[in-house]
Amino acid sequence: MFNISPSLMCADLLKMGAQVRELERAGARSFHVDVMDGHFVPNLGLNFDLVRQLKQMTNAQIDVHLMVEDPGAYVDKFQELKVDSVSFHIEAARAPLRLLRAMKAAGARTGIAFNPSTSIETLHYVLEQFDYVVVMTVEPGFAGQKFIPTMYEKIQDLRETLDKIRSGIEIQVDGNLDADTSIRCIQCGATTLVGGSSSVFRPGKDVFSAFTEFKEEVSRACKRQPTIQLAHARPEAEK
Ligand code: S6P
Ligand code: MG
Repeated sequence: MFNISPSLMCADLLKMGAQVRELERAGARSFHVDVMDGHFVPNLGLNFDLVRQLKQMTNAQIDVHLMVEDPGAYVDKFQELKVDSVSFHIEAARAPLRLLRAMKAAGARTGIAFNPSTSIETLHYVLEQFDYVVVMTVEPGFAGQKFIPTMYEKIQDLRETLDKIRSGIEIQVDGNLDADTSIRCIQCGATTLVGGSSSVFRPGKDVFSAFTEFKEEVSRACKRQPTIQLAHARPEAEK
């Protein structure tokens, strides 16, 4: 089982409300909202006014991905807006444990996001304090980039690590998820696909059909072959 969370940064901003309705009709149960500050990443994304409006128009989960230098500065906002889930970058958190506790107290499910080159080792020290993990499969900040292939192995390693804590912890993958990369990510252990310009929001394609076709193609392939062993995966003895 997997979930597709359309990334609203890739929506047609002039038609976003209509696209959200169409995607709900196609079965979307959560929406991914990228918030950036121009410092952690060299770009600006969506904002909390949009989150407020989304919360008023949909019962779907609103999942905020913070790409900001000071994620702790926004905790009150999550509480006020009743944001369902929030992820922050481990690279930006000066005191991640304190931040995880504050976010939990604010009522949000909390995710830790990792840039492609950041090791997942830190997770050992914050065990049980987070609800999900985000693996960036491109450098954060921009849509339309190319998937970084070493991320497959990272997802597999992460799945093994998380399953030692408890089963079923969500791994969200974010960046260039088309049908091929998504299928491989799920086979490596990912559970949530952030659907951007590579899948749900494709030029010249309506979002209802794009979402439906994407979901069907990935489901079919994952039923045929639920897991994979990567060619470059280390032998059991070395793990
Ligand atoms: C980018 C952001 C993402 C993008 C999404 C775009 O840093 O966090 O959520 O919106 O990855 O998708 P695509 O298919 O254009 O890479
Ligand atoms: Mg994102």
